[in-house]
Amino acid sequence: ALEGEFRVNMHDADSIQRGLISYMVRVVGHDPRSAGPRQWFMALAYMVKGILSERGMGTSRAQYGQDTRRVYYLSMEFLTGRRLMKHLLDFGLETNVREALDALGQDLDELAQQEPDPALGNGGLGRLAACFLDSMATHRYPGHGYGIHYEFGMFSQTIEDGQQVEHPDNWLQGGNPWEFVRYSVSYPVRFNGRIVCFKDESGRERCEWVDTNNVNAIAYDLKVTGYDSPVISNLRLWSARASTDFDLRFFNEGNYIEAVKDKTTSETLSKVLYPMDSTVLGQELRLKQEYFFVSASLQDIIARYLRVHEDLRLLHEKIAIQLNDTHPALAVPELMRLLIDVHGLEWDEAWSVTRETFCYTNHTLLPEALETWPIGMLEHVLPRHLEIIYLINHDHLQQVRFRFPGEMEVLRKMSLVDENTQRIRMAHLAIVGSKRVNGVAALHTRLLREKVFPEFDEMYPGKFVNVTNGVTQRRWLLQCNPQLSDLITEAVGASWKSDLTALHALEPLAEDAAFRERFNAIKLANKARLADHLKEQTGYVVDPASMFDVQVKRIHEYKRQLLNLMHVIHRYTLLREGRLDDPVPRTVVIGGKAAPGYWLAKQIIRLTCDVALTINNDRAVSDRLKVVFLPNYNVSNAEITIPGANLSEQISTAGTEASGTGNMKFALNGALTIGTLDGANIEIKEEVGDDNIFIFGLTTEQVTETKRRGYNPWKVVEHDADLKRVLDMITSGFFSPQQVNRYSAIRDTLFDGGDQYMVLADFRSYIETQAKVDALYRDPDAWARKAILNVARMGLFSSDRSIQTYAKEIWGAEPMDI
Ligand code: DL6
Repeated sequence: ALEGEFRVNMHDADSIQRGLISYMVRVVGHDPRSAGPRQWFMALAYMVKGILSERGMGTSRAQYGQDTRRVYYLSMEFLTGRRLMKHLLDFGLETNVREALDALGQDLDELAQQEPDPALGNGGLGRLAACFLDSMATHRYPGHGYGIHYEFGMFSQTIEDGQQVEHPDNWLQGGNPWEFVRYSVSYPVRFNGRIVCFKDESGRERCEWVDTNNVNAIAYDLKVTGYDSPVISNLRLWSARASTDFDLRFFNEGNYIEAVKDKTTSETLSKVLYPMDSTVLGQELRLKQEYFFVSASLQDIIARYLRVHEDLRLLHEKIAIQLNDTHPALAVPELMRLLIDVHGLEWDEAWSVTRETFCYTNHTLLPEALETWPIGMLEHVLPRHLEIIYLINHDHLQQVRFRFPGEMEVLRKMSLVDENTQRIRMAHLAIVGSKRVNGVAALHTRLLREKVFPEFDEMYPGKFVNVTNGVTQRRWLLQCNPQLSDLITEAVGASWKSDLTALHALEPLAEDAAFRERFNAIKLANKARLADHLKEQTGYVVDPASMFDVQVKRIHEYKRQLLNLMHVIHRYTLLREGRLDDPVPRTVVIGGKAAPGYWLAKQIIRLTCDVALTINNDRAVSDRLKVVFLPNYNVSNAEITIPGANLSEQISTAGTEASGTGNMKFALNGALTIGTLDGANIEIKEEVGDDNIFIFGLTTEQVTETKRRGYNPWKVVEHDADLKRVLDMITSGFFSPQQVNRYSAIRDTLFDGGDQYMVLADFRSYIETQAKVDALYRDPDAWARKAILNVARMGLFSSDRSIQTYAKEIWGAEPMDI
């Protein structure tokens, strides 16, 4: 309950209405008579923030009071999505708030649209972090996220003249009502400088990092609610502030630009998110961002610990820190530095605490995405950390020599230093400095153990474990698909909202004609909503009765949007020539962002737009095939797109997609998957059954074997006239008559580049499987049965299950009693 005029009974719509007026007048400072949706959104957000604050304090008091073991999740990215509807659903307040707003002449859905979608992540990795905080709060684990308060998140994408154009994502422009700025929670983060070593009074060797350039990290807290739970997860994001505002020497001379130059440079640290997820960047700014948030977070974690404990040698007994990929791997030498240089522990003591504290999740198998940093850059930016890394490596290599005597090649492979490139291998550092290392799907973990880090797996038996990813059903069903949620709740009760395995009870309903009819009607309504969205975003009009075939995710060669397009082009030629018997009308939707520097990915977007333009304007096929590129794919767009899909495209080259989480969201919303045996697709297949998923293409082993035997893309094309024609159309300017060579780079990557992602090799199998998809879709009842079974069998893919596995097998954390 809130005090005074702000006391609102959230279970009473009249009280909420009066409360909203109070918040409007006293907090937003706007006259309720002239307030629009934006101001009402702010008033409502501040009102809900009151509840967040109360529950946050309750959680914090309980954590200190019970001295619970805490989990800290360090991630460069958190893709939380909009907050308002999530909080209302979690608190069970949607109906009352809607009623109160109605009485004020406002529409809750319109208000919710006023909130910017905080795009503080690239894709799967950042969205997973957000799902995990939700699941930790829902299941009452003491979870804390740490990240960066980017002033500009992931760029927003428009399509101009068929090409991606990037715009800054100024998400804070209108203010962020959800955040609590903690000016008093501030830590200095140091860079550059030099190391001075000396013997202290007790004769012990000590090192000091001096003459550094300092930046302050200021905490911004966001509260993450769980479903029907008193526990709140705190997400603390760090913002960079210069340690001095002016250089007075310049200021006094009237040289204002020079006087604030340092300030401006320091504050760029939290200015912008790097829009890359599958390649490594060598920029110093990125390295500094990584260290900035890691150092501030560790200082904060230690400060919290020291509030109630004294002995840092026991730190690991009270906390676990999860490293979300290698981006926070500098936490390993930073914790060592803090424990040794600042808090006076001995090396061995500090090392044993460090190794018992950290756990590391690997999210990629792509070699180009495994982070390394040039030694020279580390020496300049973080000289003390480089020394510590060398010392860690020295001890590590001793053990390697002991374990693999005389094996120089193994020593070279396992070293934290890549001697050829003179770079530090961050994944190796994270593995050596962690208690557990996990992959994110069964296949991914197996490949990590067998192919990427086999010697580490051998040296540390039991260190590598699998935790298959999951998604929160609260956002990816309850919130984004309210009609299907209601139908499910009516059929099997509400327990699925916090225990997704309860969906199993839906299985018999696949055989119930009346249920299927309702299920289909909901899908159709969701498709109509998506069709409206596509029209609004692109101008293209699509028919909700057609099959909605959807691929939305980052644009990358390994995800093979190109293969999807090749099927579209093939289908188009068959339709034009009347060679497709009883064609199933399809709307193919492709959406996603390409990293700004990834030219080929941008070409794939351009090709999609060119193909769409040609096909959508060809009257000969117009009622049977449409192609739409959905611009600016983000969490909010996903919430509309995923419930409207019939077919989910999960078609990466086997052995390249670590897990995927879009695959889980689509199936949970009643789409059937066409996919390869890659990432979590394999486990989805095991759960839903072979008859309820469309699998095609080479397996991981077959990909390796085909390459080993000398894969020749030319040969594949030579034997496949359809494929040859598709390629000719792309590369001869059929879709780009004004520039016939526009797609020569695509031809080059497939032929001269050796078709690294086996697009050509999998073409025939993909086409044949797409024909099976058509055949099934012609029988709506059979399709609906399988779609319902997919929903019913998705229980395993909740992030609740992932979190419970982490808690039990990795963190040793228990739910709080509150
Ligand atoms: O684990 C979350 C997500 C997986 O589902 C995707 O398969 C994987 O590509 C993604 N990885 C990254 C990291 N890329 N890098 N570096 O985003 O993680």
